[in-house]
Amino acid sequence: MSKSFILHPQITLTIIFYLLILSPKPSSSLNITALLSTYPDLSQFTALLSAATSLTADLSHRNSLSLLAVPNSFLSTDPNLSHHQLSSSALSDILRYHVLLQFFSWSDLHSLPPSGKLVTTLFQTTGRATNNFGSVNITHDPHSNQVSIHSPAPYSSSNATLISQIKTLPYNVTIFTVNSLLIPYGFDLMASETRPSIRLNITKTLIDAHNFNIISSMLSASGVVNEIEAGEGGSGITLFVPVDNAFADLPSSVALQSLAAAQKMVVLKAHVLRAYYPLGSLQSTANPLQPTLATESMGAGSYTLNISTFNGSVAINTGVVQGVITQTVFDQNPIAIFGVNKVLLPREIFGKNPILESPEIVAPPPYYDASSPSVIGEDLSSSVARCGWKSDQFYSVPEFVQLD
Ligand SMILES: *[C@@H]1O[C@H](CO)[C@@H](O)[C@H](O)[C@H]1NC(C)=O
Ligand SMILES: *[C@@H]1O[C@H](CO)[C@@H](O)[C@H](O)[C@H]1NC(C)=O
Ligand SMILES: *[C@@H]1O[C@H](CO)[C@@H](O)[C@H](O)[C@H]1NC(C)=O
Ligand SMILES: *[C@@H]1O[C@H](CO)[C@@H](O)[C@H](O)[C@H]1NC(C)=O
Ligand SMILES: *[C@@H]1O[C@H](CO)[C@@H](O)[C@H](O)[C@H]1NC(C)=O
Ligand SMILES: *[C@@H]1O[C@H](CO)[C@@H](O)[C@H](O)[C@H]1NC(C)=O
Ligand SMILES: *[C@@H]1O[C@H](CO)[C@@H](O)[C@H](O)[C@H]1NC(C)=O
Ligand SMILES: CC(=O)N[C@H]1CO[C@H](CO)[C@@H](O)[C@@H]1O
Repeated sequence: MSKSFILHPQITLTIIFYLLILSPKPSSSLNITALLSTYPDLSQFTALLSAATSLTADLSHRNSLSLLAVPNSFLSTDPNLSHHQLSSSALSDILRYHVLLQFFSWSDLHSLPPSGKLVTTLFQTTGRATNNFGSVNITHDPHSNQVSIHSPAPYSSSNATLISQIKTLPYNVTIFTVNSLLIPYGFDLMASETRPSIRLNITKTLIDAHNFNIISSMLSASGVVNEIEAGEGGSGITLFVPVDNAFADLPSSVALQSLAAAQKMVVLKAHVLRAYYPLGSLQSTANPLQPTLATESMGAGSYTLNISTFNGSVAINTGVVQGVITQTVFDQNPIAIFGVNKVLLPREIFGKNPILESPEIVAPPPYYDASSPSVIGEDLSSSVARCGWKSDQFYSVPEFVQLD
């Protein structure tokens, strides 16, 4: 036993404590091929899946999924499979498009509105999808009671209809059958085996995902994005990104605009965990209280996030705000990016008795009238302005205006 262990038991305990809370708890692994193997009608789909070893390895770490399996009768006649000599990597990506990163039951799908719900698939997380074409739009027609799955791309003809639910393990996985293989829009069926390795551009990923333009601008304007991208080489990064509406929904009493640039950086860093946690690890986390990047600069115990599971959803509590993960934007070891429905305001800044240790916090004059009428219907730029991120020292080019 080393001397330092004996001499500094408190330090050692602290290190062990951090190791415990930082290492994702190994979740009991999910063997999708084993689950599928009991259904002879799905034997071809299962065979394709088990040949895609990197995909099945990825699936075994996850436990909040819905799988759209294609029965033999539809798979054997599929023109896209029979007319092309698909490379195994192209086939794996097509199969990834059939893995929804959200748990659904039969009745969940039948409660969806006719206007549909956009659901991220495992394909989107590879970074190889164009725009958000790694998602599917799932719609339910109340008249025919039919559930349809199609690409969010307006001109895509690839679509499938739900046939049945063959197995569900709430809230880990449901296996549904559908009547057609889905092809992501813009997918290159002739793609070669070799692909360049991914160096994630977080700003671009957030812009492509739509709905995250404000946080994307803030992260790049503040330089926090560089710090995150630099950190990804280590233990990884988990980033919680508030949807654009979350900023519009902030009460006017939340004076984000009066914070100094350094303080705004702390708020952004309080949205980032210095470890890669896929959704399944967040759902099964043994130690809910997680330090953030802000904890590192502001001191142990401060700027933590309390992560809990509520009814199959992951809730994130700062002590003053509770947000819920609404979607997976990107997930590929070592980077996970999750959309959340709230700005995760740190208790240390926005709580009843905020810790205002920085002398810089003296509020600059507001850049506009914060008491302006209503934010409903405001465009993004005015929502940003209202949040005060458009300060001279902090913000120059409004990149977020480039919506397509
Ligand atoms: C779901 O996953 C969790 C954690 O991985 C596991 O403990 C639980 O037994 C699983 N539930 C079912 C029904 O398989
Ligand atoms: C999953 O199950 C299949 C079939 O039962 C088996 O061949 C495979 O080795 C299992 N994979 C893992 C990772 O346990
Ligand atoms: C999903 O499909 C429905 C029905 O075609 C459409 O009204 C809706 O706009 C689509 N949603 C998205 C996000 O593509
Ligand atoms: C669904 O796919 C079928 C054939 O694959 C096609 O004929 C049909 O037009 C598609 N429907 C839509 C709404 O794209
Ligand atoms: C990342 O993407 C953004 C938006 O597309 C672009 O402006 C920026 O130059 C990219 N950064 C790098 C390092 O390529
Ligand atoms: C974290 O949140 C859970 C669920 O809301 C709660 O039971 C628990 O006490 C919280 N833990 C801490 C340390 O605040
Ligand atoms: C849990 O979620 C389901 C479907 O999302 C919903 O119907 C149910 O009311 C929720 N239960 C609670 C206790 O919130
Ligand atoms: C990329 C490609 O060839 N997609 C085809 C897949 O099959 C459908 C018909 O089911 C065709 O419409 C697509 O063009």
